[in-house]
Amino acid sequence: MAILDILEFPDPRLRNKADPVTQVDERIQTLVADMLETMYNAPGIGLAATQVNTHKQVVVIDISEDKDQPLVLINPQIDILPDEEKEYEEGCLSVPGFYETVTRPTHIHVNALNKQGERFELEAEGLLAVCIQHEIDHLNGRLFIDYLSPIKRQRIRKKLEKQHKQQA
Ligand code: QAP
Ligand code: CO
Repeated sequence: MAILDILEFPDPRLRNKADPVTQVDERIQTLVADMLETMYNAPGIGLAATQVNTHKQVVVIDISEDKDQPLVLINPQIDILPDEEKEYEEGCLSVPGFYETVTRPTHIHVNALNKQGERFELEAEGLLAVCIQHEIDHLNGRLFIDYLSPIKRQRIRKKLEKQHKQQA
């Protein structure tokens, strides 16, 4: 297992669109194990392969208190149940140090492959639904800060660019 480097905004590679996984083989299982280790180490509650510069449709999530309930979504398909929307304070390992309110649909239905490559379905609401939508956005090259005003996004960009220069 390995802890992977996480890309940070405004890295243009975060805008890549992930390709579907054609076969859930040993390489994908290693990626999943490394992503889980990277997420738990951060610590975070969700990570998309895009964030570790692998442009395949793989997401890991664990919103449990004890960090013992990993959820793996491969090739996730999402259906929005458009009855209700809710605000949530979101953050992102690729936008460290920034938390902002985003409005998203409350209820979703997800169809995905697990890490054994078996198809399963899931209905989600609350934090899990927010997290799944946030991570699937990553696979489509979208970040939670894209839902903010251009002025807010620009301010975050400048602050992170400055930090990256100081680290270099
Ligand atoms: C996505 O995000 C999410 O800024 C997962 O300094 C977050 O795990 C969905 C993190 C909130 C719904 C609600 C962020 C860690 C972790 C930071 C994360 C940071 C350190 C973010
Ligand atoms: Co994120």
